Amino acid sequence: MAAHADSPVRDDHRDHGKRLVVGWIVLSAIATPLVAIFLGPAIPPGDASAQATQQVFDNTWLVSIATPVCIFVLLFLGYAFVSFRSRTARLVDGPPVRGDGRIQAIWMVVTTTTVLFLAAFGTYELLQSGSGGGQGPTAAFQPAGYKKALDVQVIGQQWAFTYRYPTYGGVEVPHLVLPAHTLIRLHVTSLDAVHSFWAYQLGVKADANPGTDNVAYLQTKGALTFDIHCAELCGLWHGYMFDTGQVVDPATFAMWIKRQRAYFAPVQKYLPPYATSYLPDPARRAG
Ligand SMILES: [Cu+2]
Repeated sequence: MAAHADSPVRDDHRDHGKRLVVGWIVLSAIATPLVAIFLGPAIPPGDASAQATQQVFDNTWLVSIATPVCIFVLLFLGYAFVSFRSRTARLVDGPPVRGDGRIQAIWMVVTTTTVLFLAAFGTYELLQSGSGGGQGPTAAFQPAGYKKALDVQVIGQQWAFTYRYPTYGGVEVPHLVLPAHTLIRLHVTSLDAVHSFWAYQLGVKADANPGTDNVAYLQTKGALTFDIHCAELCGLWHGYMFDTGQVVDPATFAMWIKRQRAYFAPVQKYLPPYATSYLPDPARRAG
């Protein structure tokens, strides 16, 4: 398969392959540990909850696996620009390539293995108590000790979240306070449009649908002030649907919830009894 005398492709194509593979291995060997050690752990949401820590772990694996793939694509692109450019005024095509069994076999094995590994890894990680996402009314992925989890209801409504604590008389409060080092079972619902409860430092994001009890687990760590945003376009003031919440030590939480119960006691009788969801009913709203 001799190249045309005027062909710009002068080298044996196997040299290109060898150079590319060696360059790819060297660059990947340098970049992948750097990404795994420095970039991965720096990706949000941080380590404010068990779910957040797990997401950082997942992100670190994903970017680390993506690094050699990305390097391969960019290296091949750059190499092709430099080495395969036409050095003559005339555009002359290189010798035709009619298939290479070895490259095809390597390609199939590497891409299939990578994709199947990522699918298995992602499924396994989801099994770790749902990874901070909403799981619907019957959570398939229960964390250890879930029976003792503290139930907290998140009620989305245009345009604020309120919170009910069923184990504390179903008191409804306008700000979220959670005890530290506690497993929380969030019950996310809505009174009107579809909202999304997103407390990103805690690694929790769950849709708030009317008539639906969307369960998301959260294992808090130490004391913290965190941001809460609605993450689903829900009407005119969606952009203003944010607040700050707090994780406090359990003794402070006990005092706080006691005060909230006393403070909201006069209006408690106007609330509907605690339920896992409240169908939109203008005459009998929970908010
Ligand atoms: Cu909203």
